[in-house]
Order: sequence, then structure tokens, then C-alpha cells
Amino acid sequence: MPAVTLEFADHIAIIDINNPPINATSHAVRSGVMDALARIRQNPAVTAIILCCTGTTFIAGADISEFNQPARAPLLPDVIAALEDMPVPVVAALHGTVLGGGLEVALGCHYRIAHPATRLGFPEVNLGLIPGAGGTVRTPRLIGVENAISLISNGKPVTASIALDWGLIDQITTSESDLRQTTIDYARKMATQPCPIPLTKRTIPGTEQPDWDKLIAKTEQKARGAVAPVIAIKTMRDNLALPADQALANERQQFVSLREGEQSRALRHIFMAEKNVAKLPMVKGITPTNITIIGIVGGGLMGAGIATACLLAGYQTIMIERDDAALAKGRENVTNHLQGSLKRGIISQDRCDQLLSQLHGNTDYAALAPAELVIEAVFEDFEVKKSVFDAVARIIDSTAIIASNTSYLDINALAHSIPNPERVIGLHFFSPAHIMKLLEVVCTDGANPHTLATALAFARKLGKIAVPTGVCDGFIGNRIMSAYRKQCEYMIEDGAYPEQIDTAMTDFGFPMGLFAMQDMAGLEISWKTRQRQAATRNPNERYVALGDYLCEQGRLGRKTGRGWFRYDNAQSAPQPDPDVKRLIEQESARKGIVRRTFSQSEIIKTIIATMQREGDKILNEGIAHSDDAIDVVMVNGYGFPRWRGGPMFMKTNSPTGS
Ligand code: 3H9
Repeated sequence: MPAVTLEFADHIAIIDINNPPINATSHAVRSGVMDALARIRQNPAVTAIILCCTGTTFIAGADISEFNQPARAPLLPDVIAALEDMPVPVVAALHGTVLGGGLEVALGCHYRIAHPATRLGFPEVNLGLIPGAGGTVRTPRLIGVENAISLISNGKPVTASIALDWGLIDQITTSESDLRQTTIDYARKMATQPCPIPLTKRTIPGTEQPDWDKLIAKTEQKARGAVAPVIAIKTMRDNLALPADQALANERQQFVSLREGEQSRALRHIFMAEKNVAKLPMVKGITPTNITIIGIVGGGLMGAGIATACLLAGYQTIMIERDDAALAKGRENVTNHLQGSLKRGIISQDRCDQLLSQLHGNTDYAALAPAELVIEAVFEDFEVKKSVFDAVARIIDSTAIIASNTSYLDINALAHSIPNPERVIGLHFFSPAHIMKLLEVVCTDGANPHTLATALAFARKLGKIAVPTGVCDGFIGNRIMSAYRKQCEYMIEDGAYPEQIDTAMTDFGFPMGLFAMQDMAGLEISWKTRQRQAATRNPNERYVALGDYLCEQGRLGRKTGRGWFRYDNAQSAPQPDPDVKRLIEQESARKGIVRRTFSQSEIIKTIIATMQREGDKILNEGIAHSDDAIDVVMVNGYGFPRWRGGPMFMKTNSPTGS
């Protein structure tokens, strides 16, 4: 099947793109459209053209897989210029996701008709790019500078109705109508009128200019080191002073230089890694169970977050708690989460009420009988979880899946504590579970591929990025975090201070430093874990007791106003505390350590090297299936700057971390 077909129907030329899965502007599409336009030019009977796509979407962007190869003519800007220059009206029929190069193609057409569910946007900045085929030049000429900036610099798509309000599209069809036919009818009507002036020949509406310096400063702060959003704004600012042809050339130059740069390569890597990380040979070809009813044991912070995620994905959800009061609290937690989604405009009040009606609470495990998947999210204690597994296994069908949300405990041992261990899996959600995208899917030794395939399909339906991992203490993410936390504590004893380490990390691009993050979570959690592990700790391994001392002094973190840092009020930024400095220096002296200075670059290199070393071990032990899995976990669960691609990507692509 060719990627582009051309058909003539009663004086209308119909160009149809069919390049699954997303109708990307691959070489075959670009050359196919060029050929079609050449043939149309030779047919004087044509009075209008429609450009449409087969499949689930209009063009959703350039083909990322071509970005690492030499560019092949015709280039997208030339195809769009050819569309714009056609002597008869060209009307685009939009549906699905009209993104990046897809929106640029639509802007090269003279009119745009969209299905009501269409979303339109420029996600290029998420890939470390700016639009490279006229987006920064044509968009402000159509919808004004302010709306164009918002569309291009934040990377988020807008709905068809916002696009219509802005003038980005000309008409929305009714949901029942046939988009193609409506577009043909529209094109027929427009054929009787003069062809509109192409966008590149128009002036920009409005004279008001934004406060560019303020906008750039705000964007820089939000981008935390990512360059593309800032370059997008600077390019738009510079282009306003240029005629369209020079503005197009300027945009192209910026696009090409970003495409060749380290940040875009890193962002493209992580984008593709997220798409591919769960594609394991062992689940290929397996049809997962179609789950409709989920059971969740525990309505605390984690359980309620998981329940909310399940409700939002459309599952009937049964929540089990130990008594009525705990159940009421669990329901209240879910209600609060859904109210949050309502406030953020993700769901309507009606939908919120409807979702709450799909939450069925009970204090009797017998209510779990119809569940096809039960997730335990109770207190992190092996015996407690084992008793929950035992109770669940007695009730549900022997083929239904039982999952644990443990972060550290041995899921293999849990699995073997019940009959049919092959249906046990770990689902390690990150808090808040209804918001965080990452989900570690922990494959127990005995789990069968069907259990894994079903868990992965469930994760996808929740909208999560599922990363399969093996069983070990901390799986992928917490294990790496634990290794670099230790290394940071060693640096503290050897001469660094918490504020230095945190500044090195935030300057590198982490949203927060390790010590501020511990203060925020509360230091007593890891203190209790260390106390539990004291008996089994390797006596020959270096142990840093500073965190214990802080807890013994009641410095439990932000909530007590003191931890690794000092907090003058609930909102205040972490302040270095002379008492902590003294405590650290006394401890170094007690251990006979001669403190030395650490540069910011040494700190960050040590942290990244530790992540990479632990990552290598995890790979060698078969806990992670690929480098990609480690990068996806660190970027999506632990604040590793996305534009750096992840620690394993940096090994080969940015070994200096600069
Ligand atoms: C651009 O356009 C630059 C221009 O300004 C200038 C050019 C000169 N290329 O996400 P899914 C694959 S930059 C190649 O699971 P969904 C993906 O790997 C681009 N392949 O589906 C997967 O493959 P497989 C601007 C791509 O329904 C399959 O498509 N555009 C690309 O959940 C399905 O993907 C973007 O940044 C691509 N660009 O979501 C759009 N995109 O089937 C990026 C996807 O083998 N894409 N694939 O697993 C998306 O946001 C989502 O994929 C989309 C569909 C919303 C389109």
C-alpha cells in the first residue's frame, strides 16, 4: 500500500496519507505528497484539493527515526511551501493528534476542518526541538503572537474548540458527520472563492509585544536547564523583526542545530525508550486477560492513590479496609484525589460522581471474589503482607492475579506463601499513584508470561509507563537511589555539606537535592528501616550514622522545622543549619576523617558514576532488561533531568556530565 494516494472526484483532488502508526512525515510521505501536487497541477479540471489521513490520526509529526540519518529531499518545508503555493484552495481534514510537522502541514493548507476530538499542538520542545517547517512563522500570523507562544513554548496540545476560538482551524464537524465528506463539501464551497493569501504573505495580527525578557527569564526557570523552550521563544522574538522568508531560514537553522545537539538526542532517546521498554520477547504474542474489576487492599496514601488511578482508567474498584473507620478514611482519600482531578480540569463533576459510584468499599475479603486483579497496598511489613496474600488467595479465583505494591520486600517469598504463585506480580507504584507515570512491574521468579503480559496491559490502560524489573532489594529505582544516597553520605563525612550536594544536583537539573528531598519525605522512615536492618547489616561496610543522630534529636525533616536543613516556616526554602554543620564536622573528627573540599563537578560526577555502577550491576543480575529501563525509571521516578537522557545514556553520550 503506497504511503500517499491521489484520487480525483468530480473536480476535487483527494490526497490521502496512509503511513501507520502515526502518519509521520517520513520520506515516502513527503515525496508522495510532492508527486501528488505535481500531478494535480497538470490537471486543469481540479478546483480544490483536500488533504486527509487514513487511520487513527492526521499526521502526528515528523518521523523521529529519520532524525539520526542524513536528511533526504524533499524536505518538509519544501512540501509545505508547495502546498501553500497551489493555485486552488487546499483544505486539511484533521482528526486524532495533529502535532509538530503535522500541524505545520495543516498550516500550509488554506483551510482546516477538524473532528471535535482532535488535539493540535507543537510538542517539539519535549524532544529538545523547535518547529522546523514554518511553525514559528505561520502560527503567529494566523493566531497572534501570544497564543502562538503558548502553543509552541510549552509543548502541550489544545482541543479543537480552543483551536477554533484562536482561529487555528476554520470549522469543527459534528461528531457523527463524516469528516472527509464534510471537508470535500467545504472545499467545493471554497473553490468558488479566490484562494486566500498564504500565511507567509500575511502580517502578524495585533501590535502588542510581550515582555520578552520577563518571558524568557520565566521560561528559563521552568525549563531547569532544557534549552529548547527558551530557544523557541527567542526564535519567535527574533522572527517578528524579519520578513517571512528570512524568518523561515532562521527557524530552520535553529531547528537543525537543536536536532544535532546533545539535549535533543537525549530527549529522543528517552521518548523511544519509554515506548519500547515494556516490549519483552517473553510477552510477545500473548493475549492478556481483559480485566474489568480490581480489588485493592488498603485505603491509605498508596491504596487510595492506586484506587483513584484505577477509577480514572474506568475500572470497577473494590477497596478492602480493616474496619469501618479506616474504610471511611480510604473513601475520603479517594474523594480528595478525584476532587483534585476535578480542580485541574481533568474530569467534570458528573464524571467525578460517576467514578465514586464505581468504588465499592468493604471490610470483608469475601467482597473481592469477582476481582480479576487484587493489589495489596498495606503496611510495608512482610508478615502483614503475607497474611493479606493468604486471605486474598482464599477468596479469589485461582487464575486471578495477586499483586503487591511493596517497595523493598521479597515478592518471591510472598508468592511462594500462597497456592498458584505463577499469578503473583509486583506493581510498585510511585506516590501519588494517580499522578506519577512510572510503574515498576516486578516479575517474580515463578510468574508466568501471561501474568506479566496482563500486568503490562493493565499498566498501559492506567496510562503508566511500565518498566519490567526482576526481584531484588529496591528493584531498579530504589536500589540505585539507595546506592547514591550512601555515596552522598560518604561525601558529607569526607568534607562536603548537604547544601553543596543539593546545589550540585539542582544545578545539574534535578528538581530537588537529595537532602531536601529526605527532609520533605520525613527522616524517620529511613531511620526505622535502618533500625530494622541493624541486625543483618554487614559490619565491614561503612555506616554513616548522621541521619540517626538527626532523628534522635527530633530533627525529622520539614514537618518538625529541622532536618538536614532548617525551615523557618512551612513554605520556606531549606536553609543550611550551623548545628548540622557542627554535627557533621564532629562526626568526621570522631571517625578520624580529615575533611577535604569537594567541587560541584566532583560531586555530580560521583553521583552519576554511582548510578551507572549500580545500573551495570542491576543489568548483569538480570534485574533490568536494558539500559533503557534504568534511564526510564530514573527520569520518571527520581527527577533525573529528562533532557540528559538518564544515567546510562550519559555513559556513552555525555561521559563528562557537563
Ligand atoms: C516534528 O514534527 C518536527 C517538525 O516541526 C519539523 C520537521 C522538519 N516518529 O505513543 P504511541 C511511534 S518532531 C516515529 O504508543 P499513542 C511509537 O514509537 C515530532 N515514530 O501511541 C509507537 O511505535 P510502535 C513531533 C513515532 O496512540 C507508535 O508510533 N511529534 C513517532 O499512545 C505509537 O505510539 C511528536 O513529538 C514519531 N514522531 O500516542 C509526537 N511518534 O507501534 C510524538 C510515535 O512500534 N508522538 N511513534 O510501538 C506522540 O506524542 C504519540 O506517539 C501520539 C500517539 C500522541 C502521536
